[in-house]
Amino acid sequence: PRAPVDPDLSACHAEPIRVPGAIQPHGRLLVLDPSARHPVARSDNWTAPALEAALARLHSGTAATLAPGAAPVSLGVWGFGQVQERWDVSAHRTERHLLVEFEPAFPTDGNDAPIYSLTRVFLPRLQGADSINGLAQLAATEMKRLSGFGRCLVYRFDEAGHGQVLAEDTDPGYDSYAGHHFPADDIPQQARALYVLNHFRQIADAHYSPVPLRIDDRSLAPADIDLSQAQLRSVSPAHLEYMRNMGTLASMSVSIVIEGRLWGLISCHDHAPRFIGVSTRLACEHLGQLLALQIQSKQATSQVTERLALRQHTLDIVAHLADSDGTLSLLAEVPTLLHFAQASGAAVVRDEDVWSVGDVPPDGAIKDLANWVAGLGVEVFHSHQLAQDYAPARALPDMPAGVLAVSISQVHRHVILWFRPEIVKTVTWAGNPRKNTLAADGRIHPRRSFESWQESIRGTSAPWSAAEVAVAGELRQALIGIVLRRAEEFAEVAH
Ligand code: BLA
Repeated sequence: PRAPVDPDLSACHAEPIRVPGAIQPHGRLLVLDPSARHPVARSDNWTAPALEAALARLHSGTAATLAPGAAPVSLGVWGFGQVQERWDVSAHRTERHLLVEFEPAFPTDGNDAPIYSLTRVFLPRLQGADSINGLAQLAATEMKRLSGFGRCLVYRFDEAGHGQVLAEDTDPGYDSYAGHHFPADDIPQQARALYVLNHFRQIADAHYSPVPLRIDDRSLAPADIDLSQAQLRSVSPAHLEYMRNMGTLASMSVSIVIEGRLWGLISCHDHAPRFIGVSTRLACEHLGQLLALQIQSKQATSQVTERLALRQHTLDIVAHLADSDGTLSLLAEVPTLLHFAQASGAAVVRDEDVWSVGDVPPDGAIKDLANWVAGLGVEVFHSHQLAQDYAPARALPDMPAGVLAVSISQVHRHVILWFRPEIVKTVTWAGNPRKNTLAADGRIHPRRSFESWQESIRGTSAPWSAAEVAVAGELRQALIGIVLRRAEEFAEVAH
């Protein structure tokens, strides 16, 4: 689906979310030079004795061996003097600094730590799922059980970056978003880039007041402190408003990263503020990784299966061409031509001749399209929204929305085309995506309602899969071979 972008949301993409100069108030942060000897900044919520105790312990040299960019390492649970507070302490390096985060610690779970049940119970269950939606459902349910959030959803991004909810598990009293779409602009580009690097974030209370960083080193500004990997990083005010508008006071999300790309997210919501401790967080991150691996392997398997089936079609097509001449006009009589890529119509064009089968536009329109495809200079052309890519299609009511085409010859206009009809889709958005507003102060406010909002999407067909496009290229090679052989035979006869 194409979500309308209105008003201009470019400001969302420009917000420097890695360097907000503040943290969320449920924890504390210390920033030191890489040798861990000199503090350079701290969150503005330390008591003097706690700060002194923390620095003394860090100076004893615990964390000086970390590599920049690596994931945070745990320094264990620390208590400070008389105060009965206990903190889960972790450290990581940025290019310039050592960051030490202090998060509220919960009693440890020992052998009952949530992470163990994932491998013992959940992974075998995942392995038994028969589809990606099945995997997503298991993950939503397990994530809800692990985290205790009121609603957990698994959603997947399409090529345009819009998310669709594949599965959810909710407590009573939570709206359902199953099947809903969320427009790409809900999560701007720089946030997606960050979520590929850092797979976990939580926002404990959408009403929180950020705690600013206080700088000890006068040569630094708060924005010089890179919080990309910090769990406590303060998040965008626009996003906090979004959460509040949705009635979500706490959120947590885990990236689903496949082959270096953000495939989707597991997103959890609660109507009340909520914070989960380190051992549950690690389990949630692990769940995200297990899910990503299983999705990746399902996708790989189904691509192989699809390719094999398509290849069988191409073999059938080629086998039927034994008696064909160099025009390949016989193709239009081969029933498998239509089965290839589940087309609803197909055509062979050579110079002024058109042979077609199934649902096709008038010959003249086919010839014009073939001409245009031949002129593109590509071996395989495909579109599932032809009117977007080929302007003349807009004026032709009979034009199909989907076209896959291969160009056989540079000398002749010689093109094979497959067509797919328009499918009018009804997309259910979580709230009208056009309802973001630009305030007088230049700030963008997310939409206020997330109630189902339906839109008809016209002009698109079912998309051509990567396997269909790839195998069309293989078929093209085979057809070129046949055409060349016919040309040679013809040359011999002529001698
Ligand atoms: C971030 N937006 C996010 C995040 C999610 C969403 C999941 C990641 C942070 C988190 O884990 O909460 C959006 N939340 C969703 C979606 C669902 C959900 C799609 O629960 C689906 C169920 N957002 C806007 C507008 C702007 C905007 C108009 O709607 C711009 C002004 C910005 N969203 C925005 C920014 C971030 C964000 C800047 C990054 C927050 C950060 O990590 O600092």
